[in-house]
Amino acid sequence: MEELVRFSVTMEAELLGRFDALVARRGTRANRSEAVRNLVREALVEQQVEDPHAEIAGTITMVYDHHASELSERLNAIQHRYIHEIVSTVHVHLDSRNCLEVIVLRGASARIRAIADTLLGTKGVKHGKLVTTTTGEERVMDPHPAGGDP
Ligand code: NI
Repeated sequence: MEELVRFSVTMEAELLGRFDALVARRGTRANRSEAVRNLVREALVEQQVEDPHAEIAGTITMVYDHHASELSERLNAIQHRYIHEIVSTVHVHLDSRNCLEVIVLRGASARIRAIADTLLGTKGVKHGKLVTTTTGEERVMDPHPAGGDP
């Protein structure tokens, strides 16, 4: 287990009060240190994802009407073009018309974004979103997932 280093932070009392209130809302296991560590990790993952060459993981969630003209075929054809990035696709038939698809991807950040833009920009896709995250290989992941200080 990695050694933890203690350091002090100075901030306005009012800001700290609001931060503590935020930490308290996250539950009984939450504490300031854990909350600060999470913010730092979040910032590092965000920065990593912004690098177009960085290897990232992500999910595209989208809802579309499969009755729309050849939409299923078009979305399927796009996905077949990116077999090296698309790890898995889950398809859920929401009702008689609507389909939900969750696509898991892994690859260069710029390419993952381009694939998302292509899929989500396809006419007939009602709603969609790309969520990007780390592959976990960079050392930004939580080495103490149980939370709390040692
Ligand atoms: Ni369907």
